[in-house]
Amino acid sequence: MKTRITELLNIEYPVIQGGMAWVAEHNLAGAVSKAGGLGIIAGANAPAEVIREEIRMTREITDKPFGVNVMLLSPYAEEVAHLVAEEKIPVVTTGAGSPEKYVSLWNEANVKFIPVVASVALARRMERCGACAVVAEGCESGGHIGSTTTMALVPQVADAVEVPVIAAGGIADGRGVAAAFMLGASAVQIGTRFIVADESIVHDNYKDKVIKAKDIDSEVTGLSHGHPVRQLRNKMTREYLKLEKSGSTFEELEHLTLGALRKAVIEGNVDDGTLMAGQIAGLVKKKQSCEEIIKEIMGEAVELLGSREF
Ligand code: TUI
Repeated sequence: MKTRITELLNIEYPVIQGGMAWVAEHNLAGAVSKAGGLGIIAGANAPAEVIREEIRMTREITDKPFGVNVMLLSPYAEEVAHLVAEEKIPVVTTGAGSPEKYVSLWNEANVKFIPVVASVALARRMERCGACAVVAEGCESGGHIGSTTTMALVPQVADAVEVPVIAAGGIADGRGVAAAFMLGASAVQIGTRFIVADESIVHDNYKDKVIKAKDIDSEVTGLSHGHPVRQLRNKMTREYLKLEKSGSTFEELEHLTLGALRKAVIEGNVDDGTLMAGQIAGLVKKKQSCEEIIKEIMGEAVELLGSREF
């Protein structure tokens, strides 16, 4: 399927994999790109040297385009931003902030810059400073979120900017892709369904939690200190929300989540770990390869959308 985004990024399918911290490493990113989507390596909170190695290993899996996500709250954001330019990565996405100060660096290195935005205002600002597309991410998503739903955000962003829009949040099958395209998107970003992919290194305990999740099983922590994070409900979220209600400080809360994503992804500790996942987890019912996931989703979408251009 050809869209403005497949043309822009030189990929076969308009499917971008979310830059999920700890989850989106070379095995997943390489498999998604190899299958014709755009795989993304998560910069997360990792130093540039770790990401340099991830880039090298992704290049061993595929010679197709892939991207790196720069998580702007990371203490290493600056060095990862420079690494992306140095390595001439085709695409960089950003999250959890505004990447304005890196834009000239990426433009000079011919790196396509696609910020993830959660508001129309940021989408407009990003277009003005040279973004070649934006990811409009609704609050159904897992991880750090804004406050507007995908259904409301995508058409408003699509009306506000000229650059193509990639929809994210609550999309895990062909119906979601078709709906996103009807709202004005030219591609989708998918996270939760790729957590359970065969190539994903996520511990089976975490994958099983995603597969067993129902529609109402996610919870948003961190609203009180301005960094809301959506994740599956567990012992940790119960404790966190109790502390948050009782007025605990940011430092006390942070102590509870220190290293918690690693605990979930690597150790499979589903009680004390952070099980980031979107509200669409209830729709994710099986483990498949990235190729099967992309082909199944796009087969369904094409059937629904016909041959219209997006
Ligand atoms: O960034 C994400 N998702 C993430 S980052 C992450 S790591 C983390 N863990 C705990 C706390 C915080 C981060 C896990 N998941 N998605 C993209 C995204 N960006 N969602 C929302 C935003 C966003 C929010 C506010 C972007 C910009 C912004 O304000 C910038 C401004 O200057 O207006």
